[in-house]
Amino acid sequence: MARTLPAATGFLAAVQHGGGRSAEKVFASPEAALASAGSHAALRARPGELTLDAVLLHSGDPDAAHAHGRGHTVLLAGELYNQDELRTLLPASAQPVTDADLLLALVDRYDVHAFRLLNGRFAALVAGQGRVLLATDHAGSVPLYVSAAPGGVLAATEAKALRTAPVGRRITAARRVRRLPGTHQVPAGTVLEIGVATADCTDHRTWAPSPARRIMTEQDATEAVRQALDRAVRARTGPDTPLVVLSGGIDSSSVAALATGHRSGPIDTVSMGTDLADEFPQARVVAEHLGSAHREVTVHTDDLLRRLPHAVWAAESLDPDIIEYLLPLTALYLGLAGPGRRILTGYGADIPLGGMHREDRLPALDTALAHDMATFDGLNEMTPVLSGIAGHWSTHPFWDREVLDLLVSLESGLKRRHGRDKWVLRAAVADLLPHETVTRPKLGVHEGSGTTSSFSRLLTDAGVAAGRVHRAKELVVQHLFDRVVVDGRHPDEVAAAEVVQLVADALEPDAAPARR
Ligand code: AMP
Ligand code: PCX
Ligand code: MG
Repeated sequence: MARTLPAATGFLAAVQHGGGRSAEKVFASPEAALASAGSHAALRARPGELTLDAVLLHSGDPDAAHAHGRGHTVLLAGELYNQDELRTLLPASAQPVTDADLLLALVDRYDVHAFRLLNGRFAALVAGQGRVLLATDHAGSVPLYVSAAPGGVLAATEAKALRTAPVGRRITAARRVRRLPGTHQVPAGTVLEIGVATADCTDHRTWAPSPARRIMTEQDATEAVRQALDRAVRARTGPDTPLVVLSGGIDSSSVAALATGHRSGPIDTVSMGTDLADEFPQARVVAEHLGSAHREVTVHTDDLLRRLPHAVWAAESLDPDIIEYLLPLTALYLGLAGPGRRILTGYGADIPLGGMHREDRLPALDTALAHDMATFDGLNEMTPVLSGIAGHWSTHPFWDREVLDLLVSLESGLKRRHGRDKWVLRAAVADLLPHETVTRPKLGVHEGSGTTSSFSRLLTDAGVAAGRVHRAKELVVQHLFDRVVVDGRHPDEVAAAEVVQLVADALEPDAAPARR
């Protein structure tokens, strides 16, 4: 039976010289170490002189997530989207079946440079020849963390799994994680090559956003966008009915329309709203047009704000704006009961298309775009753990490597055109959606759900001055991070209201400065 979710969605792993210790001994409690839900399978392998102990987070077929041979062991959390293309690089007589097998064969042929070839959503570990390779996809969309000391390298797809690790050496090529000394995050589009004996690290960059812009006619650009996005959606659609999280905006509606085109029956769609705000009417227009099986989920604002610790726990992000985008989505995913679903989202389209940018001038649009493409790394806004805490797998067609490369590189006059934002996308899917959807101005999920205003209100009600609300949000997120990541507490046991009061009291003009 074809599988809906990737073979593995996360892992923790220890690579050591010689005998090694079981992963259960290396990680205080593997069962509690990952926020993402799923079954755990322990694995031991001996690539050459090394011992690899790992726990794979899986949904039924963990053996499809690891591969062994030619002195290497490969672990893969996530999936590839250009397997057909990659297979053409290998002899017809030795065609790998799983993504992990495919990666093993490519590493044998290209070594670290194999990762330059991949279009996927993954974190990977390769052990062998006395070293460990730790690799992220081009977008770093599956976060990967490492702690390395001479003799042993620990890696995990969630930072909290490394909170009890012995303090590792400084890795200058990687970002340190707040209050977890020696733990680093592997950058987006990067392979870290770490010698196990010495913990010496070399970084190899496998992707970077284009700084150049392409000039295309309207027609060529819209056709290219349509084709690339259609392929990206098809590659992500999977064997079962996909579920699209639908706001009724152009991004998620495009994904829903293209996914519908790849299925014989209706797709599933779901919209989230709160007692304060929703986009239900706009999403319904799209659902009716596409004939999807559509649901509306209303989350009360108090319950939404109570999920703040869960959003930080899942995303391990310290950026308050990002947490504000992810909070309503966290609440939505937690409200989706039942077996693990493959979820498609329109998230991320606004970054290469400058959709968050609400003015007409092209220089400002290009500046915003260059800034967003230079700063996304480490925000973890596309982490699969967000839906993984509810047992689901999310995927983002707009951040498909081919789609992203194309969208980033289009000259900005194709993005802002004829008085519209994201013009090239709107034109590319105009025949698939109602006119009112195609022309609907952008509304962010944080606005459409009332999250920004309800989070602000929570702080001002606690006594934070209006001018300090953003700073207060930043401090709340830091405090939450310290509890659910650094201290390893479960978010059900962390009260957002208490943290808010703590921050509000600390920000009072006469109070001692807030602890940082
Ligand atoms: P945004 O770009 O702010 O519209 O949000 C990013 C993505 O999150 C969208 O493309 C949708 O896939 C999803 N999303 C946003 N708002 C909602 C909502 N109210 N209900 C369901 N999904 C949503
Ligand atoms: N989005 C954006 C992404 C948010 C900005 N992220 C960044 N600059 N790294 C999108 O969907 O593209 C919203 C709500 O809009 C989230
Ligand atoms: Mg969007």
